[in-house]
Amino acid sequence: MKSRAAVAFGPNEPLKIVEIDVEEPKENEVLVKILYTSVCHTDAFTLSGEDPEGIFPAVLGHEGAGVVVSVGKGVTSVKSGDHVIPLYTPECGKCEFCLSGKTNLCSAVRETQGKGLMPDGTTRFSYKGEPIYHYMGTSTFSEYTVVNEINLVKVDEDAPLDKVCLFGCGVTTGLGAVKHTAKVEEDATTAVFGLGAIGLAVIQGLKKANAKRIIAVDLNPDKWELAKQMGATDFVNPADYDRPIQEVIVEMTNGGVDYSFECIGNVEVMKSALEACHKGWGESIIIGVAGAGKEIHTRPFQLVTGRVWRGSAFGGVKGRTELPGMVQDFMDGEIDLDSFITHHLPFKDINEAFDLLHKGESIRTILTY
Ligand code: NAD
Ligand code: AHE
Ligand code: ZN
Repeated sequence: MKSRAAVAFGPNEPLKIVEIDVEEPKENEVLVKILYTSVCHTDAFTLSGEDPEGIFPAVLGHEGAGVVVSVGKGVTSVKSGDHVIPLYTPECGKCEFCLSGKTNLCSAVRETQGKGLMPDGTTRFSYKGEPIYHYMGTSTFSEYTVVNEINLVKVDEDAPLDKVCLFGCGVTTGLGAVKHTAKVEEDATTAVFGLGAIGLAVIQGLKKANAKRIIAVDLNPDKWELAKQMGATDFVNPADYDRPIQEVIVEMTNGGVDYSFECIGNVEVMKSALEACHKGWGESIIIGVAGAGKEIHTRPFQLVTGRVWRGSAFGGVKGRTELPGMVQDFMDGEIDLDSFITHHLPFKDINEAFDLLHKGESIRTILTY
């Protein structure tokens, strides 16, 4: 079938809206009509050419929601008409990772997913007869996309898809990093570096966890208002200081924070976030994604003296198990999604959504097909 898609033909080129060909879903695959998608910084990161797994031409996009059109042989958990959210972290429930009880990472399709392919080693997308690669197992920047059954979660039909699409990445990642990765306790002292959707969702999670102090760190003071609304107690702009920001935070907190979260993807900030932690127990969670060749560094003494570095993918959330409950929490007013939505645009203006993100003017833009 034909589908309108925003194709990334090469690194650093604007996406091009073209009509691509989409094949029928094969065994264990599902054809989904995407109704809404937003743009996460990771899409911009891959488009920049910095992603070691970045491959072109590709249909990017991993924060979306839609309706099942048809299913391939063997698919049992979803049917035509179901409302679904694509998951870049799948959940097969059977692999060593899924059965470990220690991680949300699933290995079932990770290898081919990272190469922009479906598990049989081919793509379902093409343009003028040439293959177009998939992205993160989701490719929500195409009106019709094919995903594996295990990369989909069915959600309540009453949930507004133009909002719950945010559970496809940003909000789930931030909330999950607090709950699953850091396991933040009541009265904790915390710092959040980077106040995009991820950092703001971390702040929302910290507020839910009753953290005593939430220090929001960003170079852009325009982000402060929303951070405060989410529950931040202090704002620190590194540009206002002529010494390392970790020193400022250690001083402000009488020894450092119990938990810090890096939500930018900058390895120098990752160092600051770790060193802003309290000696003996402070934990720093890396959420930001850094480019090819980048490495983190600190004096090993920082770890010897009890600080801990952890990483978090999709907030440690098992999508098929947990997203229906998170959608319910949103419906019950326990999770705020509306505050993340700063802009709405038609799908054709997707490059403008990237520009707004780069300029720091948007948190999330909802694109409507
Ligand atoms: P965003 O661009 O909306 O937000 C980033 C924020 O960081 C901006 O407010 C910006 O002003 C601020 N910033 C940039 N450089 C800074 C610096 N040196 N010091 C302080 N603040 C600085 O991005 P986002 O969509 O919120 O994504 C944030 C990061 O999280 C990205 O790296 C993205 O790839 C990553 N991410 C990871 C996961 C995961 O599962 N691990 C999931 C989603 C996103
Ligand atoms: N492909 C990159 C890494 C990108 C990355 O770390 N992705 C995160 C999700 S970011 C969502 O916005 C993730 O889940 N990683 C775990 C995984 O298995 O991909 C690289 O460096 O090669
Ligand atoms: Zn993302």
